[in-house]
Amino acid sequence: MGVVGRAIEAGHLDVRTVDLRDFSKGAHRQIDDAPFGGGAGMVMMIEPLAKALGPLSDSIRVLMTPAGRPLDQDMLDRFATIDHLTLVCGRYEGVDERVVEHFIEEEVSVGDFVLPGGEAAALTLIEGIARLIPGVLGNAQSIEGESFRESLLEEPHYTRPADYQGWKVPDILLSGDHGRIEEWRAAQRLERTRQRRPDLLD
Ligand code: JDK
Repeated sequence: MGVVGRAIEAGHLDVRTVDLRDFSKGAHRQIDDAPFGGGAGMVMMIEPLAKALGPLSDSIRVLMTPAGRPLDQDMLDRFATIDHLTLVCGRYEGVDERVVEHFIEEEVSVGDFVLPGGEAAALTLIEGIARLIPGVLGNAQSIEGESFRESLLEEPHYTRPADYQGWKVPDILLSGDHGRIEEWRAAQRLERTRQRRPDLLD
């Protein structure tokens, strides 16, 4: 089982879903409409969202959107301390802006790419939060000393066999010289970060 399932089973986390169509009216249960001012695509209507979100003013209501603040580890740390989060997952082109003005505390983006809706972004947030809840991760997978906390990428990892059909693990890791092994790992972290994420070194 994954971290979310374990967190739920242990009583550390509760995840509930709400179908916005249950807050719409009419046989068609419409939740989207054409944008004022014209243009392509549809916009999520304020009425179902207001009915669903209005009563949840005791929670922090987070809208998933490509126009939100970029998610990072510090934001997850903060969310992990909040008792009740409501994650709002739009579809279509997004939600009527009056929803944001009146019913949303934070707007969050999980990256500079466009998903078809907010659900996968919300799951990213839930998974990122679940592993931070005290007691959810075992000691073996402890969150101490993670790469993003020291702002460098991780070194490459290897396990047995030391030779898989001629593909060998770097000799240094089999040397037993822990001083030189840690030196090698530190150099790998720096080099990978320089190559892949130079922005992290600035
Ligand atoms: C929630 C609907 C799809 C949204 C407009 C955006 C620039 C204009 C399609 N990090 C991240 N990526 N994607 C999301 C996300 C997408 C969502 C919803 C979250 C609700 N969509 C959508 C906006 C547009 N388009 C890019 C040009 C198109 C979160």
